[in-house]
Amino acid sequence: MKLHSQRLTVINRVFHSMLLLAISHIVHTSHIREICEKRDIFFEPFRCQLYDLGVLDEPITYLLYDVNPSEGFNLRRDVYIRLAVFVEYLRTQPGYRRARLVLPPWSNLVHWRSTNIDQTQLLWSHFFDLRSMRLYTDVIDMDEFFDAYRALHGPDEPVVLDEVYKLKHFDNMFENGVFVDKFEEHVCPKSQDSMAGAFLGYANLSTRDFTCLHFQGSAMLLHRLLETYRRPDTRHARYVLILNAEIVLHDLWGNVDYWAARRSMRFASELVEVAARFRADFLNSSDQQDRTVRPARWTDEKPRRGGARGGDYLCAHLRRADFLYGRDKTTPTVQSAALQIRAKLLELGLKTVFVASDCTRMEFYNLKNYLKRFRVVRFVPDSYEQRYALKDGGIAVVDQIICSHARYFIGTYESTFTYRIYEEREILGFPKDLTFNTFCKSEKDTNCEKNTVWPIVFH
Ligand SMILES: Nc1nc2c(ncn2[C@@H]2O[C@H](COP(=O)(O)OP(=O)(O)OP(=O)(O)O)[C@@H](O)[C@H]2O)c(=O)[nH]1
Ligand SMILES: *[C@@H]1O[C@H](CO)[C@@H](O)[C@H](O)[C@H]1NC(C)=O
Ligand SMILES: *[C@@H]1O[C@H](CO)[C@@H](O)[C@H](O)[C@H]1NC(C)=O
Ligand SMILES: [Mg+2]
Repeated sequence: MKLHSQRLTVINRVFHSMLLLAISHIVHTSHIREICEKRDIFFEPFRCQLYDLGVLDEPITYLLYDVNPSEGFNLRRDVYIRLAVFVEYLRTQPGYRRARLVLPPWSNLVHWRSTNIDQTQLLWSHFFDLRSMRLYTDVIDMDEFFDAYRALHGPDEPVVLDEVYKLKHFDNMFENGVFVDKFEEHVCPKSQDSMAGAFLGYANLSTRDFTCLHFQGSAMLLHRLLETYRRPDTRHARYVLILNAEIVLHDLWGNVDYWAARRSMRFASELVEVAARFRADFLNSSDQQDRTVRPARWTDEKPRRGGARGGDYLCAHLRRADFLYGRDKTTPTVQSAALQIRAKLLELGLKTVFVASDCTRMEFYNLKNYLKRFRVVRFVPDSYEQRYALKDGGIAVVDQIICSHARYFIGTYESTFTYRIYEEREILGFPKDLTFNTFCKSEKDTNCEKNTVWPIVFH
């Protein structure tokens, strides 16, 4: 009897403290609505587990970044991975456990040549599945950032960032013959009317502090940077923007973290659907037939080398435009590319080649003429409306998706566009020899230098 009542009080106490804990959760969560909304708790419960109440006393660090305007779409995807891997690490560090990465909009990239469609400040959700990306780390699109800012500071406040860092290489990267991770302030050049704002192309973005830095090192060095300039009076949020983030290097390229972040970057479902329709209509290709079905979530993916078969077509990524000037020593002529494609089609017994290219109509016409006995197809939007909806960047992604599902892929030497297709095919599980292929300058030189093979790795 005595024993029983004792046990009851213990149970009672446990119950009480649990109740208290639950109440404190509710109290705390109401303060941090902007990071842990109900829908987040529903969709991403692991992100919203309040495992350590101390975390809630930490400010939210909003890490914004931008990339040198001349860099292309596919290098920018790589810069994202460096920062996503960094933020995922940062979130394990005291003081930064609520850090979030804000995605820079895509604005009039140099390769987007259609002038009759609006391609300014496109959100990442136009190209990527943000919900999938958030299963890697806490990333938000620019519109979500504005919403979060308004929620915290009121509706009519222009955004004032706390700190902006403009990065630049050191003049001498290998001082005394060694490369050490470091950063150092320097006087900003006069030409940079830095405080004027308009960061990321938004007139309503300005900053309290603007610092020019020589920077060399990996993303981890940003942790030291954030610590160096941390102010003790930061209360709820800290807004930091890194300009020229392409200067920041990978901690480790091609490791497990790289591939996890990479796998999380699934394309937006609208683009996947456009590609799927084209594959079905023109290439007799579908995921079931091609054995390229993947789990609904990238987190459930497993190694499946050799599992993918691909559709009955070869894909050639033939980079033209600026590559004809900057990289003329490695970029083949249209005729030579055609001869290399033909040899491969004959060897594999395929009749169809899908061409992904930034070539002109004339170049494509010539290519077709060199491949008369084969079917040569490329993706062209079926209406102005579709072109307007997809935009140049979306069309390029559709090309990449179609190439990722081909039986055999051959790409352009040192093109990041090609590298991103290699990666996609690694995720889908193709045998290496059907993926890591490179055009040579000449069809006669079969021993030319090839692109690097970076195979996928899993935990
Ligand atoms: N639609 C389409 N666009 C392409 C194709 N190849 C290149 N482009 C366009 O040209 C851009 C090329 O720039 P990046 O994405 O940086 O890739 P890259 O220029 O091949 O590689 P690096 O110069 O080494 O960074 C793409 O983003 C597209 O906008 C293609 O096959 N199809
Ligand atoms: C800043 O301007 C952009 C575009 O002009 C707008 O979408 C955004 O809501 C504005 N942000 C704030 C906080 O007012
Ligand atoms: C489409 O592919 C399937 C399976 O590979 C094949 O059986 C069928 O004959 C193909 N259809 C055409 C029209 O080529
Ligand atoms: Mg480029």
